[in-house]
Amino acid sequence: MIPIITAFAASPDRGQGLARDTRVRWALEEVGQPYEVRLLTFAAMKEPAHLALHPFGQIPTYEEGDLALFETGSIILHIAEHHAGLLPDNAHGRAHAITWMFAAVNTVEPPILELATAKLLESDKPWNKERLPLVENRIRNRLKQLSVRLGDGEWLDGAFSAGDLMMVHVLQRLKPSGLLKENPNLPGYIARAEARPAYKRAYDAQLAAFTSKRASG
Ligand code: GTB
Repeated sequence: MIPIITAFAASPDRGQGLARDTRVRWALEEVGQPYEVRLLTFAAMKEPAHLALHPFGQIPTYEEGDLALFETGSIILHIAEHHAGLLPDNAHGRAHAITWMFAAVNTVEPPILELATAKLLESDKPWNKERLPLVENRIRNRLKQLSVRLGDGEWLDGAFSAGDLMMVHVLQRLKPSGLLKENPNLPGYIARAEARPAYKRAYDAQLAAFTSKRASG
């Protein structure tokens, strides 16, 4: 059964990999599972047909037969549990990889999203200048802790896993901020992940959607 995912017909980054369908494409490429993509306009994402799949009217979603999922954490865990390649074979290793998935979206990503909000949506607020350094310092703190744990390791816990996939995609959003390079092992970690053939295929596929101009809804 070929899964179908949804993605932006028009992403603010013009298909540079930041929208979250990249994570799902990347996971599917890592495990060698072909997939189809339904591109949605912003208006279509808020219509009943899509809201039935995603209560918050967002992308990505994942449909596989009569199973419909939203939330990248859930989708990637589903993919990783049903295919070899993204979770270790042993029970403790799997639990650790899943822990890193949660750490990525629940501990590292929130302050990064706060920074994006502060820069994109709150730049005209009188308190923005004072708030930005506070948010940046929260991120700095998390990056330092992550950097210490990664040390000189290639990946977070043994072989590349769904935990690394999720963490790298979360960190990529910080590239323009300059914060990553304060911990020199983090840019290298991201570069290693981006050099994976599966990542390159996912990135190219998302970009191609923007050059071919297909859209539904
Ligand atoms: N927690 C959810 C998940 O992980 O699946 C979050 C899903 C989400 O935020 N989806 C965004 C969305 O649908 C797209 S990815 N937004 C529309 C809406 O809420 O109405 C966020 C995103 C989009 C674009 C860029 N970019 O271009 O730089 C970066 C990140």
